[in-house]
Amino acid sequence: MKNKILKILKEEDKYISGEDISKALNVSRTAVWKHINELRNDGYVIQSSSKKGYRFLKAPDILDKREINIPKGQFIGSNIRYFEEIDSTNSYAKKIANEGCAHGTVVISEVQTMGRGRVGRQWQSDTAEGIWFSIVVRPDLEPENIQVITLAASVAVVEAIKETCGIICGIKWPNDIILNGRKLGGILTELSAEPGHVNYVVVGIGLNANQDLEHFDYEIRQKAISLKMYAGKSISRANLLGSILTRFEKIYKSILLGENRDIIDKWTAYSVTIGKEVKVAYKDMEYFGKALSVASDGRLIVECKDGVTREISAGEIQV
Ligand code: BT5
Repeated sequence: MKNKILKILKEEDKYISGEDISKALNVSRTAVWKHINELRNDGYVIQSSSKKGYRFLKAPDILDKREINIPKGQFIGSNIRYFEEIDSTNSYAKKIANEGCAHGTVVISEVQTMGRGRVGRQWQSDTAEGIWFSIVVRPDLEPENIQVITLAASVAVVEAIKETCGIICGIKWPNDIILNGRKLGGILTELSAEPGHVNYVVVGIGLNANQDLEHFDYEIRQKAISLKMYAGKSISRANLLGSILTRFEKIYKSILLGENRDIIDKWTAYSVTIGKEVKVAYKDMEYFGKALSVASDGRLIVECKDGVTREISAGEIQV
């Protein structure tokens, strides 16, 4: 009922009387008043006037599904699990994926207590100023072709930031979202597969949105950035998240149609890696060379100084 009232208030965009709401929903005026107070406790700003009724003014800065705009019929985000705090959205997403959750389920948390990066690294996400979420998909693809999903997610993120904030970011292979030479976000893709068959893929995305520099731990202060630090003002996390989910669905569908080339071309256009001299570190090996391109399966092709051209599937890049 609370959410139905919220919907009416948002759609009306001007004062609507308690009586009109109670008629529309077939509940008492006292019930309407009670639910409006609950919405206020949730952080919604709703004006009231004894003569005119109620008027919606402002939503709280939360990533609750009521605030994320998902077009009708879109499967990514049609099922959202929202938490105020969780250890890691990726860990939870893997758990529910193992239990059979729907394709396209999205797990969102305002705060993570044990956010994870790749190879056991930590991801600082202890504040509700960022966007921390995971998408569960069950693609009909060969396990070795999954890397293109990470590239697709980075393209969706960069395009959504451009659309909702007017800010142009770059992508550093394989998973860093870069702004002004600093790390704005990262993607952690985790896979459950058997030979020749993918059970599910969890695409975990972390983006710094409204943090100030002091929010970041001392160790990453020199290399991290948020959209607010760059733009000088806060951004709407809910709008950005909605746009990422919508764009990701579109790109995801094109992967299933085998249109990887399109995604790779877009990715290359945003890349800060291709065409640059790079150092590739993987396990205890290091290669130096020029990053030439990305293959259709997402591997980075590097023309190394020893004359060998290598296809790199994992590792760290320094540009
Ligand atoms: C990543 O790892 O960049 C992937 C990060 C994915 C985080 C999301 S949040 C939602 C979902 N749930 C999770 O538990 N994880 C995913 P990697 O490339 O390994 O980068 C990790 C490194 O980035 C750390 O070692 C730090 O140096 C740096 N770092 C940590 N937190 C950061 C932050 N908030 N902003 C910028 N850099 C950060």
